[in-house]
Amino acid sequence: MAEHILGAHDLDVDEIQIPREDWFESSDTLQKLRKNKKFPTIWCAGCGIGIVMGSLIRAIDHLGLSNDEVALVSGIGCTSRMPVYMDFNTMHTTHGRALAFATGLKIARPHMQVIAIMGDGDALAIGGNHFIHAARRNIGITSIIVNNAIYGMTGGQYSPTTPVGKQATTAPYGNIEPPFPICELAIASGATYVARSTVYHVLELDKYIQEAIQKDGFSLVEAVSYCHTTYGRLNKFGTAPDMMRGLKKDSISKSAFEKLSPRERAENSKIVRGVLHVDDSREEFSRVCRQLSERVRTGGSQ
Ligand SMILES: Cc1ncc(C[n+]2csc(CCOP(=O)(O)OP(=O)(O)O)c2C)c(N)n1
Ligand code: SF4
Ligand SMILES: [Mg+2]
Repeated sequence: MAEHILGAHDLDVDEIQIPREDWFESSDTLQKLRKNKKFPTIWCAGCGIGIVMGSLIRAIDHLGLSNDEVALVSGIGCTSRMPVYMDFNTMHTTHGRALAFATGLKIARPHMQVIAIMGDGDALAIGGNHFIHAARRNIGITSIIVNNAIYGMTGGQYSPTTPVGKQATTAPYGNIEPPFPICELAIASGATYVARSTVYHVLELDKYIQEAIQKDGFSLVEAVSYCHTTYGRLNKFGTAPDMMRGLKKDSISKSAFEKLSPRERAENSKIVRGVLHVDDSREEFSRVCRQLSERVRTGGSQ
């Protein structure tokens, strides 16, 4: 959380409506939250991360999964605070290591729906190696990356997804490093389901997260978001609603993109939203591990 910016934690507690116990009992989706122990959230007012949390809750609710069947794993960052507020089996681990912990968990508890929620820095800078190898193995983890193109929690350093030329506290003359295209990296590394949407297109996000959870192998949903208090402020993008409108204006559905001419596609700078890749042909890794240990146990041939 950027300390110098007004966030929920800066408000006078008397001004905040703490959710009451009976609110949580009033709907099935609210049952996914960790009652009134951890609210209000640390997120700045208007941050997109809460929207992704809402999508995740609805996706799990629509699939009829009980809280005990789900494990939500995170590293460190604004995005990674999400498990703190949710009443699943949760692990809030170290920066960049969500997928390492999630891999161990999936192998030890293969019947659990293991979901890793990560920031762009968390997943692709310090955690980049874990990301490509989790996809390469095709381990049955649903990964969700909230891509706000910045290190939000630590005050706005550039990340592996910050566009060239954009300002960050560590790039006062504009970023000079080309960004990773997250989805394309996941596809090239072997992921079996890859989709992208934005926190403006929330119904798409709900659907993609639901589909990603239903997949057997390694799945990824990139949720393009914004950090208005660091990235937005440094680049003069305005308020949270302004940045939200930007996501609407600067994105295009995959079906509309496919109707563009080859030249228009090559020149496209908008965020392409949609299910970008599905491959059901690969074996899920924790199952392969189980088969191997069974062969070893029964003295099968090497
Ligand atoms: C090993 C280690 N290195 C660095 C940090 C400091 N750190 C905490 S969060 C963070 C980056 C957060 O950015 P991102 O993952 O994009 O998440 P966001 O806050 O934007 O949601 C960093 C560098 C840390 N906690 N641990
Ligand atoms: S990502 Fe940015 S806007 Fe969101 S909680 Fe963190 S510092 Fe605040
Ligand atoms: Mg980030």
